[in-house]
Amino acid sequence: MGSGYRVTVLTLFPELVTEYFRTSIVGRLVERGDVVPEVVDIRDFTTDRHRSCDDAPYGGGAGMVLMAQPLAAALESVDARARHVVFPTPAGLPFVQGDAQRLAGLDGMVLICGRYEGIDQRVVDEYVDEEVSLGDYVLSSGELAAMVVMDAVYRLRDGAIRRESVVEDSFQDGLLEYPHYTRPETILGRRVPEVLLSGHHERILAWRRRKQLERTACRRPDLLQRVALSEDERVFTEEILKGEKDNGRNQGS
Ligand code: 6GU
Repeated sequence: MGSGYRVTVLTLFPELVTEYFRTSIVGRLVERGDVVPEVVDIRDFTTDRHRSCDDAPYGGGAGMVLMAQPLAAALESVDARARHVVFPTPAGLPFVQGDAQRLAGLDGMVLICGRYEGIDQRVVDEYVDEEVSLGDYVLSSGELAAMVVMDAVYRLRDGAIRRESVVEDSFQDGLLEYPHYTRPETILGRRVPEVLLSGHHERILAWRRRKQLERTACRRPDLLQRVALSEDERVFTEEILKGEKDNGRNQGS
């Protein structure tokens, strides 16, 4: 794999991020040197007696703003000008699987964890390469958002998980995943779909593909525009969209 993925996280809550790097799959990647984490406490770069990192917004309004000075100093300390800087924020561009793949192809990144109402725009203008949003809701913790971005990136790096597991991911083929089943054959009064017990590989693949199409058409029709479908598949999804087929919103089979 070569050398590790160098990820630097700038935060006001270093314990939160340090704990993340110690835990679970990421912890294992760090132990193996596949991921080289660096957690930087923005507060260490304050210059005033009170170690303040936030101040009232110019122009008035609710909430506080993360000050430019400590954040800029923290960024300089990690040579951010020469690195790829990502700022997760609800005001960013939608973060999608393709972004995770692109970031996984770099040798590392710098992540800024926002807090308060936002960070001083001048820092964004000076240092940030991209702003990404996880979806249309607001988290109070930029650390959580940064962890989501890191997780999506790490799992694409060699050695993190089995390769075929990545290839079969939801979104890797642009469709939602098919439902999964494991032993026993019957539980909660529900049987596993017979086709999965048939040992008939082609029929299983066809069933899974159909489930993917059903789910995607019902839950995320917006995704269908960007997927290459066969003529049959196009007709099948059209029928679902017109409500001519069972919608499959909840059920597996
Ligand atoms: Cl990237 N950050 C925060 N704080 N909230 C969010 C988000 C990011 N994406 C959706 N909500």
